[in-house]
Amino acid sequence: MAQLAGDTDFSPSFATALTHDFPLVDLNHITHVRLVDIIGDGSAFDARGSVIYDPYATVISAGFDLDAIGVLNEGFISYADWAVLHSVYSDVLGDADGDRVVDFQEYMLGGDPNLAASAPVPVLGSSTNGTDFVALEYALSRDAYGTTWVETSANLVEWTNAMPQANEHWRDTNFVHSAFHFQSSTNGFYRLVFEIP
Ligand SMILES: [Ca+2]
Ligand SMILES: [Ca+2]
Repeated sequence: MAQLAGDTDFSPSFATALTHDFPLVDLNHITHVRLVDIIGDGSAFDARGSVIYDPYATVISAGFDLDAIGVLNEGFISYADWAVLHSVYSDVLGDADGDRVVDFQEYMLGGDPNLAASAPVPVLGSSTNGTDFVALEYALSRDAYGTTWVETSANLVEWTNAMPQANEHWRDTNFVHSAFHFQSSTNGFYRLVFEIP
């Protein structure tokens, strides 16, 4: 990914297209890269469902062809290190400042775990995107290392993944912002789930 930093072969237009097609990809916060050695006869597909061709057939062994891989930025701080830094519980469900935002949520949403006035929560409201739309917005700290998703329930007992009608994502210096719009003709509940990978 170092090339995406403008170092060499990948043009700025390629990097722009990549972030346009995959708006959740933060080129400064990539932690894992999965390598897949494919057969080049047209039976393998890329993330968009397009066929990938590579020299084929081969004799004996085609081997494994990898040109380069690199790490651009290791900007994350783990929850454990963050907890030490802020002198809070290593238990993610602690609430050091008593603001009812647990420490792991403070970590994920960029809050101050020792300041009750800093109590970041998702914002739930009605959407201006249409009728019968529910809007859920939140901002994740770019330093945090975890995953999130939205679940919905009609009874606070059974929860399923919420499927948005539309979503937007944008970044600034410290946060990745997300806004989801859900179509909802009945009363219901939504929750943001946090998980350490
Ligand atoms: Ca708290
Ligand atoms: Ca707080």
